[in-house]
Amino acid sequence: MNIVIFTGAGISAESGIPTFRTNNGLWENHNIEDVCTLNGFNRNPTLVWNFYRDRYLNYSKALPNNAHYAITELQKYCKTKNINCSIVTQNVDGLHQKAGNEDVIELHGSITKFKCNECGEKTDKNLWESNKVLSCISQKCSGLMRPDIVWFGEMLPPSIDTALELSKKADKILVIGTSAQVYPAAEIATLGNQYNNAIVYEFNLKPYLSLFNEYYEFWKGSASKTVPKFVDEFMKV
Ligand code: BJW
Ligand code: ZN
Repeated sequence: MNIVIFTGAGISAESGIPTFRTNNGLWENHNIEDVCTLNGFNRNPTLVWNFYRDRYLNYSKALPNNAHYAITELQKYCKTKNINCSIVTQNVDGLHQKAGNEDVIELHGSITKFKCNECGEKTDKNLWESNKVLSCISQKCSGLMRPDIVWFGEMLPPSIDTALELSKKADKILVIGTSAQVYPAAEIATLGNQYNNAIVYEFNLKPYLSLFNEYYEFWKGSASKTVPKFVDEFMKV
């Protein structure tokens, strides 16, 4: 059996991390164009640096919640039963890893990694210690360091192909806390249903997927409650 767990900002909501597309969402006080595009960074690197630095300071204090920990339990169980259980996240907060989730594919990057906006030189040294944007660490280039996060209009890392293949072959897909509006990531939620009749379990406060077929189950409520319940039930069978 192949399980894919696909997560978005909602899984971290109960860890105190705001989601994107809600009333109090992160973009409320910012134009998306200004903080989530390369053009925005080129126009005002200091604004973007401070926006992400503030988020990093919040994320670094955040702890995983019961949904993340339930996934750790599920992965352990799957190992004993020879079930493949992959995690694909759109989140950049690192909470899956903090909870001990393994082999997490981070489709939209990570807030603890950086790259140069010109030569692409990467580092995972903590540059957030600086409250000013830093010049390229390669010292051969006049670029600026930016978070290694995927902004609108940018390519996802090559692991998107692995994630799409995993979804196509999945028997069960757990879609947790995402509005599934951002592509190509959103395809992971439904591809397995189209290719393999995968059962899609959506864990959210309200349904977003519009999958009106018999291979779809909606688990209403906060992920920190519904995901542990699902995992308990799954491990009993
Ligand atoms: C709970 C809960 C609880 C709350 N329990 N649930 C048409 C026009 C223009 C562009 C496009 C277009 N069509 C497609 C595109 C491309 C674009 C795109 O998809 N745009 C759409 C918005 C239309 N995509 C891209 O640009 C991507 N790249 C690309 O396509 O490259 C190819 C290309 C290259 C060059 C030219 C053209 C094409 C890149 C997308 C990168 C997105 N990155 C972001 C920002 C990262 C930086 C950052 O973190 O600041 O990633 S966008 C933002 O959305 C972030 C998230 O990962 C992503 C997904 O959001 P998510 O996680 O779903 O959060 P929310 O807030 O939307 O939902 C939270 C959910 O949780 C809700 O449903 C709640 O109900 C729920 N919830 N509490 C359970 N307790
Ligand atoms: Zn550089």
